[in-house]
Amino acid sequence: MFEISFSPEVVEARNAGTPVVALESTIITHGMPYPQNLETARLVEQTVRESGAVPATIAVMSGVLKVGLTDAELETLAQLENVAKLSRADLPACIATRGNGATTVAATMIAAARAGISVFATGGIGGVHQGAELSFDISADLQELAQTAVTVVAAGAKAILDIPKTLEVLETLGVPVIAYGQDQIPAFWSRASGLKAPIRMNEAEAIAAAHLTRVAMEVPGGQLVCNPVPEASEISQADMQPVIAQAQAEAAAQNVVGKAVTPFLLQRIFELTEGRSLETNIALVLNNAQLASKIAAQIAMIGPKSS
Ligand code: PSU
Ligand code: MN
Repeated sequence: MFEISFSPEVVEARNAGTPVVALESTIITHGMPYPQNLETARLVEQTVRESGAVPATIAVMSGVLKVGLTDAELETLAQLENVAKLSRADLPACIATRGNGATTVAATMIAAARAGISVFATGGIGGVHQGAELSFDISADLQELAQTAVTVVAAGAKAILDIPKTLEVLETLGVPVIAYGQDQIPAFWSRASGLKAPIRMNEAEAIAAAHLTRVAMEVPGGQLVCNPVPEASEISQADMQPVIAQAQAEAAAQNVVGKAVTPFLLQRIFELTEGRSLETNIALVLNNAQLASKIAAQIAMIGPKSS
């Protein structure tokens, strides 16, 4: 009915006790254009390896839940057309109907937890969309963080979202939001958001200890780590703001709703910035892969002793 298929590399890591970092696949199929999506996916995996962990990119292929993709599978996924975007609501149905699908943050967390993986690196999470008081568009990623014990490393939330409202919902849901190495929540393309983070941590070890403490106390849910984009690659909020406003106006004019909203906005922002947004996106994902690998290594090291 349901089985997890691990890649040979992940099987080996599990046997050897090497730390594993989960990676999502919606960023490949719906977040970036081909061929940059494939190049980035490979670079992220390589960055995880160079940081001492093993990458497990997660996706559903012909109804099989894959935890870790071979390079050939990664290539297939990057070029598949009409691949489904799977969140919590879609994942079991896709498996049951033998479909192909890419996992969002929510679905990747579900798969990672079932595969015994504690840490997951991505670019940005879904959140409360601007105008959500009318559209009710709030990503299932937030609910997932409240119930599934995976630490997610992201670069904060994109300004396509309403960041203050996203933080409020996370607080209501009891999700720890940790800024890494600075006081402010980063805003994806920019290091600054003007918003103070609820928690600041400067060391991967502290983030790992907080994860393990939560698990030991049986407090359900994960953690959101917000890792600022490296300075050399950031784009200022002032530069991004008009681009985002235009993409949002177009989405509204074309009646884009539901799970099409995020992919539509990402694609338009890519076009409107002539690819500059994508360069930043790639840099921050790689940066997140490094931090996630460090956290995974710390969890592997201190995990058994701290229970
Ligand atoms: N934000 C990004 N890049 C992304 C996504 C969000 O900056 O690729 C993707 C992630 O997979 C995330 C999903 O989980 O979009 C959220 O979609 P929705 O808002 O429909 O829940
Ligand atoms: Mn949505």
